[in-house]
Amino acid sequence: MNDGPLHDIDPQIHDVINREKIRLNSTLELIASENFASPAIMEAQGSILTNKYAEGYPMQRYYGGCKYIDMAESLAIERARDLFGAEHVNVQPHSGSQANMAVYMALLKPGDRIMGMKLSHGGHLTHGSTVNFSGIFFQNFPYGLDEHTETLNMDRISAQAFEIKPRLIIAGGSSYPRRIDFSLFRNIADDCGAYLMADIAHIAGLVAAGEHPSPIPYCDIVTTTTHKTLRGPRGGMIMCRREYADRIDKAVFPGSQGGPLMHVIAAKAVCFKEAMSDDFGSYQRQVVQNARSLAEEFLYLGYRLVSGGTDTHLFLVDLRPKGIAGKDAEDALDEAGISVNKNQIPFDDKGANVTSGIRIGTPAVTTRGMKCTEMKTIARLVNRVLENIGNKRVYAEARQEVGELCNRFPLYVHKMDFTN
Ligand code: DSN
Repeated sequence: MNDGPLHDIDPQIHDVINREKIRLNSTLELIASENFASPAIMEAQGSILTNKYAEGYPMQRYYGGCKYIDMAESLAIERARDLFGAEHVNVQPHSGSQANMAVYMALLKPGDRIMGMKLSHGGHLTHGSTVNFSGIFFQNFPYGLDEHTETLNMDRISAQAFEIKPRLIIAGGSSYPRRIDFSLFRNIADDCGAYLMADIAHIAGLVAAGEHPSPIPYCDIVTTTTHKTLRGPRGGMIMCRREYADRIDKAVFPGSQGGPLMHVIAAKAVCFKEAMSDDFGSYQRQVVQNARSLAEEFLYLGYRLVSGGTDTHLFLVDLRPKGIAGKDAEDALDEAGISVNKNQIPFDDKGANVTSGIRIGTPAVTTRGMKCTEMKTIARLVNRVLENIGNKRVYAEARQEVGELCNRFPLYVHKMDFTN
């Protein structure tokens, strides 16, 4: 084996990583689902644990040599259980989508009825979209948002659930800016005899730190990713009541996955340890405060926000009053070194490739140490670009200011070169 450094073995990939590192350092990351994992998490994720096959679960593997691997997975499970107060945890899902797939395999039969939030109103592909396995194998009866408040209308959801009698109700989404009352979803699920699953991929960090009410007391199953507000390695996880433990574990392996990614599971364990610290609690509070400050500044600058604001780490800007499409805003901001994603707003008349809005989130810039003062600067930079769509000189000026702001909040200063 050639055990030389990456820059000798594969200069092209080494160069790609370095370029991405420079991009991360010199741009403002406002994509609500992105964050920066700590060097310790990346050290575990980049470790020799990638080599091990460990199909099965701790102490019940289909391969020998799993003594140390078992320690890593057991630590991850114990820490996640403590962090969220869950009765049972499966840390093997490779992603949030795989976690959701395993839950549906555990609880449903093909053709069963499910009810999740409409993708175009803030839901997720795996909550029943027709282009996803969840909408192909199951009958989807999505619920939307109230057209006046642009928030969940629990009375309507209740009436719909009573009529449809779904087998599973899914609470949670990927671009819903407001708090979700999981206890009301529990009442609805009980009334119509459905299982209740919460997908907290976006808000898991907030939940862990007590900045959003926890779904654990109310839901049969809770799924999440580990890399968004939770700030861990890219991956998924399922938490459930003890009574579903066996079905969930079997649905993950052998039901829908083979060998677990043990290097990622070890990194998840590190993430959960970090998430138990006081620093993590302060971080999550700042994420929410920053989102609120940024949203207020957008309102002050004359923008319309879906539902009027945010209770979480993200919000949606309706660009229709400004006459700009989400795609054009995303492209222009990209040129100015500001990353956002175009996003449909509720009742959007534009498709998902164009959209009438952009989604903005604060987890990544907060990890860099930015606070409310910087949020005001960011809102003004975004506004300057959006008020001057097509003006390359303005993009360049904004790019320069973005670079200066980023230089004041450097990323990964203690260990810049992860490629060696
Ligand atoms: N793609 C993720 C997001 O950006 O919200 C959801 O899977």
